[in-house]
Amino acid sequence: MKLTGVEIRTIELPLVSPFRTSFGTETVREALLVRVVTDEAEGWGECGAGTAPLYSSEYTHASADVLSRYLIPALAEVTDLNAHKVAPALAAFKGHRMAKAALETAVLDADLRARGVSFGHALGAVRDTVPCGVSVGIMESIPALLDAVAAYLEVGYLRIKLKIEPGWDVEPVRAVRERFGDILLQVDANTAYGRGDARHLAGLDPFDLLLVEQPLPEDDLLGHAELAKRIATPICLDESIVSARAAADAIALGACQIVNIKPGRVGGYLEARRIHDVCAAHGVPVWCGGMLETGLGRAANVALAALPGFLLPGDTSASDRYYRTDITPPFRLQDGHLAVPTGPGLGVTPIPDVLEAVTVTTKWVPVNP
Ligand code: NPQ
Ligand code: MG
Repeated sequence: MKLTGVEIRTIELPLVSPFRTSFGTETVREALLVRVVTDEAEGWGECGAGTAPLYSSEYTHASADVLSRYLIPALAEVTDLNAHKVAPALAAFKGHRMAKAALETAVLDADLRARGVSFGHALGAVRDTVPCGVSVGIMESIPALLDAVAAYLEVGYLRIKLKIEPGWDVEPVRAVRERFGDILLQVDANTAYGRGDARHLAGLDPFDLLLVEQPLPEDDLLGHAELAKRIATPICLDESIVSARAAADAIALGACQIVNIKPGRVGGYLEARRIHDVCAAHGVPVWCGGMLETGLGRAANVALAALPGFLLPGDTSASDRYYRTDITPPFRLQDGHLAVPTGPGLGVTPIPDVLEAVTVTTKWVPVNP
């Protein structure tokens, strides 16, 4: 393929309800979409970065800036473009994995659309539907949390993840376990604890959680390895796993027993698949995380979650968990599962009117021959 140019678009999608984590409360998802135009097809990619650098160092405006200033110009130098050439072409630029992932995804989408191959088929999917969990934010009160969890179980979610932070951990977990019994239940701290909190976190042990996700800071692999010896709940890493090498290191150190794979966090779907392969080789189960994606990012995540090593339900929730109107035809939960798209590439495209209505800015970055 030959690149013609890339469109960078920021959108703002209102959330159906505020989503509170240990790092802040979101009421609107600001997201960055990239559309690559080539001589053969167009492709879409979604950047996982949030408005502010609170989940990781990346944020929307920085991603847009590095894309237009450095990443797209570097990609313009590549001949016979395909997705496998993207990461090597961008490797000189440090970090910015979510921006790189968006660009690689868009190139992969264009390539697959041109060849009539679906994302799932290209990645190695072995299922045509994937089991879905839901991530439940920190609430005002335990009764409000129980109402929210009841509603998600009612519509069929197969696993509940509770966001936790100091002051909102053991008691909400106890309340959910007591009210709903033997459901699949896990928690996510988004780095809110420290090395001194091992005894406190051991207070989660009686509740038979599937896992505790990222209790300690991103760069504290050793702290997680020490914590793993002191608590019974399996540790799952999210923020710390920035590459296949980081996954191999974390496993070798005993820092995690389970891995959350988010393609944006690791630089794209090709690196995400390598992490899947590393984990499978070590017998470490993986599951697909989520970044409040629109239908575009969701489509690719659902395809990834259909790989054989994805052994736990993901944060691949239905569109209406987050958005009243998605920018693509909505993903709908059926018996707790989402269908893996089967059309070429991502299998979905934005609905033009909806996309226009939520667009805040667009920038066309031409690639001169
Ligand atoms: C996680 N996601 O697993 C993330 C955190 C997260 C579904 O729990 C804007 C941008 C809002 C990124 C909210 C879920 C976000 C965000 C939460 C990431 O850690
Ligand atoms: Mg997480």
